[in-house]
Amino acid sequence: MFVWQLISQLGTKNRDMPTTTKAKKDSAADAKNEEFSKETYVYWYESMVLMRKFEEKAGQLYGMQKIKGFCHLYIGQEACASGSVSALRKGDKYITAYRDHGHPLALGTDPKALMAELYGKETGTTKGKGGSMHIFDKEVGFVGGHGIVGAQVPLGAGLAFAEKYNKTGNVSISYMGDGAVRQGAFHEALNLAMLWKLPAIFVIENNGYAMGTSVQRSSNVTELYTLGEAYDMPSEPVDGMSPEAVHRAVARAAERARAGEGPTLLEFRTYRYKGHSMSDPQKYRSKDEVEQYKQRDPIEILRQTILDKGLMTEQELNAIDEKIVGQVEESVKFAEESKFPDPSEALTDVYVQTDYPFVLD
Ligand SMILES: Cc1ncc(C[n+]2csc(CCOP(=O)(O)OP(=O)(O)O)c2C)c(N)n1
Repeated sequence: MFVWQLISQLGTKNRDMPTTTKAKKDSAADAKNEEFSKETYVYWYESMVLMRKFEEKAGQLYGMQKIKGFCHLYIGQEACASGSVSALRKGDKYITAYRDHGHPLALGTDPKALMAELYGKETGTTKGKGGSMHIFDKEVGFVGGHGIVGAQVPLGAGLAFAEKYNKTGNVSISYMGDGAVRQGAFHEALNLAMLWKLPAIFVIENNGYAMGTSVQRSSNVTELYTLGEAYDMPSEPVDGMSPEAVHRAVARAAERARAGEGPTLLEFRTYRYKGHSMSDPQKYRSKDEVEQYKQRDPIEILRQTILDKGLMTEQELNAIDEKIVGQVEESVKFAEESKFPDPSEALTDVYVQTDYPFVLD
């Protein structure tokens, strides 16, 4: 079964979730008896178009060998990041795998610094030392960018542990692909997060494939959210192509987490339009399948919703598109003009803790 067929079944299988909890208070919208305000729709549109245009450009630049190493694009999955960010608050922590350009852009990371990082320049988010798979931005609460499949999941549980220990009221949200749920790290993290009632949200961004292997080929259980049941963790499937649906689910999970009720597992059903990375010939799926998903493109649907609701005109939306194209061009110019790090930088920022108590010699 394709992911789009699974999405059409959404709403029939939710369990253990309070269905009456309203999404994050959106007072401007409340005044008009709408669930989401114009500001929220504009934020979703701007951030999702920024992700899309930024990554289309990054793909071109990779082809021109301006960007080297690995590069995994998030195109098609944009609603997952934007719908989460609108539902959470400043102070909450975000962590994901190597498909990591979208989340920081949704959080407000400067596209110039992000592009410079892809170029390996010293003005990048991690001074050009991390590259595409290791974006970090502490200012916005983005804790990476991790290359080892599943490794970020226990780190996300640890982030939630720290927030609970420090009594901040913040939550952590950890994203992973469908392939990552086969890792032991995922199961250890879910078990401990549930045992300790950590303020954690675990998100499977199920885009149908782990590299070239479909969920159906690799797993007996294809309803991935049900894996949470092994730990009695409230779990639900979510339409990952809809920022509204993502926002509602994340808001419910955050409310539970902040109330001390512990973690939630969400399965965002989404799709990536591009290959796994830039060097993927995509022989494992048909062009037809990709085209079917493009028919329900999250940005196109959002644009139509905004028009239908009369929140903005075609001209206003086009003006946003143009502004963003300009921003992306500016980010490329900035990256081009920035310097590569000095070779001596290879020896700085290496993790060292001289007073580490367990090293005895
Ligand atoms: C522990 C580990 N095993 C294998 C790899 C190689 N690898 C990189 S990405 C990937 C597929 C992961 O797919 P998924 O979790 O579904 O995420 P997606 O790429 O779809 O976002 C694999 C096997 C790795 N990076 N780490």
